[in-house]
Amino acid sequence: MSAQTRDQYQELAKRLATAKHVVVSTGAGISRESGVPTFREADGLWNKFRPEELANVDAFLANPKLVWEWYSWRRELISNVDPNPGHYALAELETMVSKFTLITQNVDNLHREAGSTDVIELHGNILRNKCQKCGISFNEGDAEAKMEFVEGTLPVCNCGKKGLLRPDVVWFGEILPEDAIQRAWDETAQADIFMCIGTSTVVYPAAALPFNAKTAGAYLVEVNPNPTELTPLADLVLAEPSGEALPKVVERLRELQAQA
Ligand code: BV8
Repeated sequence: MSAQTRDQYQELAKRLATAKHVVVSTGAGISRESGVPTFREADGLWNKFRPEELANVDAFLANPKLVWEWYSWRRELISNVDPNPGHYALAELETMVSKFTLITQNVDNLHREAGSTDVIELHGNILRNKCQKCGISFNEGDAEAKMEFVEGTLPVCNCGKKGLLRPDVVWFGEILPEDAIQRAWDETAQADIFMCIGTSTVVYPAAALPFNAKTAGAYLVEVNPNPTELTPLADLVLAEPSGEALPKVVERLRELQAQA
């Protein structure tokens, strides 16, 4: 590790030790080391199609079978992966700072599986279903929540409207869950440290959060091996995979707190 990188970890740990409210926003990059492909990289999700061509309601209504096949493939993939050290480091960081908020664009449930207790899911959760007609979102336990796409049939809600069931995620052109995005705005406005991890900051309104945090006076950290629109604005950039960077930050913070 270079001296500069070591200093960066020390600087961030010192700030975290006295922070009043740490807000973290994550994207697909934090799940990459778990084996979940990101969206826009070379080996991205089902790279025959752009996600915007599949993750939208018109595509679903035009060809529900194709969209269900994509989500069933992703659900299968996600059911066979585990959280990585980056997810676990954030779950531990939540217990080490005075106030911690985790916001994610990811629908893969890996933050919860790693032990994060309060996850603001801006774009829903792929493990749940909802009805395209009546809008009911089924919880994990409900039969319909698990109703899977079976070749030749399409899962249908038992509401009177016979709506098609679809994954309970936010598609392009759809508004985000009001409570989730409102909480994300509010918590971001109060952050004294905002950490933006594993996102290309391309998809709005989620991508606006780190810019809003900076405008509101937060110390802005980016964790991403590649540069993004946000990089020039960040106060500190850890240009490393989050699965490597985040455990080191937590380790430095633990050492500082042990000395205190
Ligand atoms: C909305 C859920 C209001 C589904 C997702 C025209 C009409 C309507 C809207 C728009 C429009 N034009 C623009 C918009 C807004 C649109 C948008 O932003 N489009 C983009 C493409 C320009 N947004 C919307 O439509 C949103 N709704 O605006 O509603 C409205 C309504 C009607 C009319 C007008 C306005 C809804 C957006 C939500 C879409 N749903 N996901 C599903 O998952 O199937 S988006 C999906 O893609 C993800 O959730 C995430 O948000 C996004 C992917 O971004 P990232 O997570 O950043 O992933 P990416 O692959 O891009 O980058 C990975 C990064 O990780 C890279 O930087 C890489 O370097 C880094 N990385 C790699 N390895 C690592 C790493 N980092 C750390 N460690 C590593 N190891």
